[in-house]
Amino acid sequence: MSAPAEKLDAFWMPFTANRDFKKKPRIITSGSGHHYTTQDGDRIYDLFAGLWTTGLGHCHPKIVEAVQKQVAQLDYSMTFQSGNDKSFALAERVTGMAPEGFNHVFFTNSGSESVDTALKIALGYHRARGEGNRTRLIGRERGYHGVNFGGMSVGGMVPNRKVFSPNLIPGVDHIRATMDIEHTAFSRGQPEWGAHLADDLERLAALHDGSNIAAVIVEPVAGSAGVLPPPVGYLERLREICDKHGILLIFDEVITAFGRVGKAFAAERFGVMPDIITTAKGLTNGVIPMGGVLVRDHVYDAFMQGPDYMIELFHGYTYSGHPVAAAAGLAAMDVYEEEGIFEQAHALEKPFEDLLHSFADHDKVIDVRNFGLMGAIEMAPREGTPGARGIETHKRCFWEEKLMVRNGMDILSFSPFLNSKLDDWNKAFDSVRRVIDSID
Ligand code: PXG
Ligand code: PLP
Repeated sequence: MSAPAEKLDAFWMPFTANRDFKKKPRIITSGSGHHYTTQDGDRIYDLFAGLWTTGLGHCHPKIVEAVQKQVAQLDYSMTFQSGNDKSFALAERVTGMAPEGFNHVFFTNSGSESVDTALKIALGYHRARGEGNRTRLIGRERGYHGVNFGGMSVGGMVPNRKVFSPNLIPGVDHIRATMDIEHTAFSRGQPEWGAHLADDLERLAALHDGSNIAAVIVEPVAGSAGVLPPPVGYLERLREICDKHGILLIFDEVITAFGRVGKAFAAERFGVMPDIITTAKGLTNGVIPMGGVLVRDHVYDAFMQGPDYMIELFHGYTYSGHPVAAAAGLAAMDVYEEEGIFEQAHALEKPFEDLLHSFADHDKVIDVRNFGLMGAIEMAPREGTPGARGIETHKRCFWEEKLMVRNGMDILSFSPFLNSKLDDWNKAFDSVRRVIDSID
């Protein structure tokens, strides 16, 4: 049943070992609820909810219906000096769900675009207020902010930066990562150790003078790096230092927004308000590509000056506010609210944490981390072949256990559905255990 290898050659797959994958491809042909079906007819339980995207499950009937209806009603209309009804409606819904003061959203098509948009907004904000000298951008080691030049530059994942090192945008620095296994291993939720790591921002403010720094961008809970929850007090401290120096704080909530941490936004969960929030993924449940950058009033208002007829921000994507994507987003917002999804997700946190931490005493496991419905099991690398154990675990879960698990090197990441069933989890984590037990 598998597709012949030559049929797979044309698609240069993203973040994939293309030659290895195409020898024995893992190809999905349909999805429904909490399962995928493969081209070989296997039913696969999805323990990664798409790619942190699809918290409501696959092909949710309400979203499917909304998209079908919209595509037959208005397929596309530009949002440059013109508008479509659905994009305005979605902006209202999303800002209505956001923490107080976030009353405006700029639509993009992905998390990477949201990040680059947020960085440009931060620079434009300071310039509009007569502080055009504030150009420095600060990211964090091990941060992931997508793959475009801005996001890659503030990002801190070495393999993603290595080849492009000389071409990264200038004027960027990084604060230290929030994790040190020596101090934080096997923490449940937020580690007690590490709030002081936020003081690294104070160090950079001293080096460059805080008045030259435009913004600092962090994931409230780092996702891609393998789930690094913020130490207790860390985000609060970062906010304080930003306030002291007039630096904008950007939370990259591409993963954490829309229920992944038991609230609409991580900002709300942690009670720390950034100035700008980037989103994507859960905005449409992953159904149509879309992202959004939410800004607080002071940020938006700073741009709203000069003659009325003049464009305030020379930035936008052909597909910003695409009507079909917006319709998917509106349906997703309906489902989040009608089905009490964020509350469901919150209630699932404890059993999720317990299941993950049942791996803590495994001899191949060196750390377990979790926050909300984000989890990671870090395995020790096999001598001389870092990452091999991780990808083998992914493949064996898929082929032998009919389970979708994501790995980044030797870290297994888990992004379960926000409306998961405990029975499914028990089976799924038994599968993970069988594979980790028997792997080299
Ligand atoms: N910011 C964050 C915090 C993300 O998690 C992006 C930006 C970029 O979004 P787009 O839509 O451009 O991919 C992301 C995306 C992983 C993994 O293995 C996570 C992402 C992407 C690829 C892999 O955890 N997150
Ligand atoms: N390249 C060319 C030649 C274009 O005309 C455009 C948009 O009109 C773009 C790139 C940018 O595409 P998008 O707006 O989809 O990001």
